[in-house]
Amino acid sequence: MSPTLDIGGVVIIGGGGHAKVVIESLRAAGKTAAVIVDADPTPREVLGVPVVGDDLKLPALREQGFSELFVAIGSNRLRQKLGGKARELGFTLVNAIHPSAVISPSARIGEGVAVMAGVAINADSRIGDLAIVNTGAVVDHDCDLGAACHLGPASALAGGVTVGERAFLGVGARVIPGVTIGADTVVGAGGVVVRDLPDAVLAIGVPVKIKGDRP
Ligand code: JB2
Repeated sequence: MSPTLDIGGVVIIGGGGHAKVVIESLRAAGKTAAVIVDADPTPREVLGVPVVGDDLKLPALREQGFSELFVAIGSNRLRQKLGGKARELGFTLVNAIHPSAVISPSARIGEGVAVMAGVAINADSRIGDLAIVNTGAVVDHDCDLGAACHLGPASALAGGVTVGERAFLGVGARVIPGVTIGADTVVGAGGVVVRDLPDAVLAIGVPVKIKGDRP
């Protein structure tokens, strides 16, 4: 491997669309994305960051001295699984928080979390490990976001909303105060959630109706 690689930089898992936004958020926050491992190990660059192999390369990177890692994979289940593997290898999961995000000092942010540009996270909210709070999303006060969930771009949670592990809210989804969304549930783009949703369902519409199990 090139001796010029910065072992103080962050190892990125995944080299697709989500990785691009993560890399630029890290850079905006003054961090360096050093190398990428991707399921497709073909040597190439993503926004100037070299793809150096697939996940089998991770132990060697750790041995070389890399210690910080970010899982930049949109799939909630895969991101959670790969985050666990990276921790087992001794990596620390860093956060990618764009400096334009406004985060309450009383909010608690886990590890391996992406908070994209233009996000607002208000008082006493909690963001679980490996969650994605995507571009322009709003999390009002006292919300509780489970591990590896994903709030899509421009989605909005009113106060006291609970989002289960690996749940996904599509672009522009909205949730009224105090609602609980179950683990692994998907809310379609633009959906408006006005009642609790159970685990692992697909809910779409305004207001949302359950259309079956999560696809
Ligand atoms: O097990 C894996 C693995 N599986 C897929 N390990 C590693 N290291 N990489 C893996 N990949 C790689 O993730 C694929 O080879 C591909 O390069 C990348 C996924 O790229 P894609 O652009 O398809 O999806 P994404 O996860 O980066 O972004 C999705 O989620 C975002 C939140 C898209 O839906 C985006 O539009 C969305 N903004």
